[in-house]
Amino acid sequence: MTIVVERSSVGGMSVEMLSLNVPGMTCGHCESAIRKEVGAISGVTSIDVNLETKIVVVNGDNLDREAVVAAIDEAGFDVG
Ligand SMILES: [Cu+2]
Repeated sequence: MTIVVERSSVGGMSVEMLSLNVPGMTCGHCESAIRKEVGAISGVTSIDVNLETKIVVVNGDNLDREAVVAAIDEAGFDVG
């Protein structure tokens, strides 16, 4: 499982970026399923999905990475 967390402080707010490898993504339907589940997590401000590199980048405030992994699982994909 590849998870990279970067934290930076912008004006006192904690901004985080999680980068997750989701090899099972193949098309726009996969992308929208992941966006729907991950987008429902509190603190998430934006999601980038790259179907070519199979990388999902989640930006937000006080992100719970276990919740993000669980949401991707809920969408039907493994993080690996
Ligand atoms: Cu698909």
